[in-house]
Amino acid sequence: MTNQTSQQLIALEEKYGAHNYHPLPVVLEKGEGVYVWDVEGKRYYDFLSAYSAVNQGHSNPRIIAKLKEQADKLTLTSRAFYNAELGKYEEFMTNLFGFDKILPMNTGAEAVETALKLARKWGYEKKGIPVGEAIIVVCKDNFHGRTTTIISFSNDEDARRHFDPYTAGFTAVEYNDTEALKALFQEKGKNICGFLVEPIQGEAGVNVPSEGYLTACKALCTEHNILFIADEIQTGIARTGKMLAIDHEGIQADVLVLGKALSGGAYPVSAVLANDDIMEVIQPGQHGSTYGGNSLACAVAREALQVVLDDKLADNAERLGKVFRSELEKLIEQFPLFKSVRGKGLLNALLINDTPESETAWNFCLAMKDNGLLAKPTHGNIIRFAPPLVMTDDQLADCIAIIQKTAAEFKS
Ligand code: IF1
Repeated sequence: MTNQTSQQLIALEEKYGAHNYHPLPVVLEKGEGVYVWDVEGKRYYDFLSAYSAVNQGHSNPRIIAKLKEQADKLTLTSRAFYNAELGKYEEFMTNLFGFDKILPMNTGAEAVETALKLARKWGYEKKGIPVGEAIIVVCKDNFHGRTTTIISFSNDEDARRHFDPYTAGFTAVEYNDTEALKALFQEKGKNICGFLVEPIQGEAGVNVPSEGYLTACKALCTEHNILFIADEIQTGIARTGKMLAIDHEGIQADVLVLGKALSGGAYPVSAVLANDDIMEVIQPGQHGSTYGGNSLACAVAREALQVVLDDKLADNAERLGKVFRSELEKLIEQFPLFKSVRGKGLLNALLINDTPESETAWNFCLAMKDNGLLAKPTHGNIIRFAPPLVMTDDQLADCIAIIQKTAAEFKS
C-alpha cells in the first residue's frame, strides 16, 4: 500500500468514497506553515488553509506538541465526569472573548445548531414568545453548515434539494440591507428571538458588507430584544485582521459562534459563547455532545489561541491583506482576465472576468496548482485566497509572482 501515486490515491477515493466533493486533483501528505506537499514531493503554497481552519499554519509546532502531550495524558471522559482541562479552557475563553459562559462543541454546524436552540429557548423562557412561534432571522446566501435544520434556511439549491421536509421557523432577509431588517423587525419583532449573521459571507464569495452594517444590525437587535448571533466560524480567530471580524466595528455579539481555527486545524473544536442571562436557559440534559469539551480539544484550543495572540497573527493578517489586495489591483490593470478583488485581512476573493457558469476560475486554479499555489473557486467565477496567517512578506511576494506568472501564461 506504500508509495502510491496521486492518480492511484485519487482512484481510491473515487471508487470507495461518497462523491460529495469535487476536489482539485492534488493529493497532499505533508504540511508545514504556509506550505503543503503532495505525494510526489511537490511543494505548494496553501491558499485555502482548510477553509480558514489552519490560520496558525500547518502542523504548528506548539499546537502539535500540546496535542501530543495531552493525548499521552487523557483524551476523552465525556461530560459525565469533570475533566482537568475544561474549566481552565472555559475561563480562558470567556475572559478572552468577554462573555460569562461558553458551551463547547466540536464542529461548526453543531455550534450553529447550539446557538439556534439557545435562541429559541431564550425566546420562550426570557422574551415570552408564545411556544412554537419563535422566528430566527437569517440572511440570504448564508452558509452555516450542513445539518437538516441549517440547510432548511439555505437558498443554495444544491445544499437543500431533496433533503426536505425542512425545519420551520426561519425567515431570510437580504444581506447588507438594514432597511429590510428594520422592516422585518417592526413587523414580526415580538416573535423574533435571534438574528444569525456571518460578518463576511464566505461561501457567497467573500461578500463584505458596508461599513456600519453590523453595528446597525446589532442596534436593531437591541431595540427589539432580539439576540445578535455572530457566526465567526470562518471569519474569526484573526482571519480578517482582528481576533473577530465584528471587532472591526467594535461591537459585541449576544451569542458568538466559533469553530475551525479555534483548534488550528489539529482537531475539531467549536464553541458558543453568551452571557449568563442567555446561557442559563440550558440546563442538564437539555443539550450536549459526547466529545464536546473533551480534554484533548480544550488543551489544543487553548494553545491554538495562545499562538494567535503570541504571534500577533491578527496584525499580520491585517498588514499582509492590504499588501495582497494592492498587489492584485495592479494585476487587475494588467490582465483583463481579472475583474476585481475584495476582502478583509487574509480572507480575500478575486473575481474572474467570465460568466458564473464558465470553467475559467477552475482552470485558472489548475494552472496555479501547476505553478505551486493551491486555491479553490467558489460559485463559478470567484477564487478565494486565504493563506495561513503565519505567512511572511517574502512568501507573499513569491505568491503574487506565481499568480502573475500564471495569468501571463493562461489561455482560457
Ligand atoms: C464544506 C464554504 C468555507 C462556515 C460558517 C458554519 C460552517 C462553515 C460561516 C460549518 C463551514 C465550510 C465547510 C466546507 C466548506 C466551507 C466553506 F465554502 F462552504 F463557505 F469555509 F468557506 N459557518 N464552512 O463557513 O462548519 O460544520 O463544516 O465545521 O466542505 O462544507 P463545519
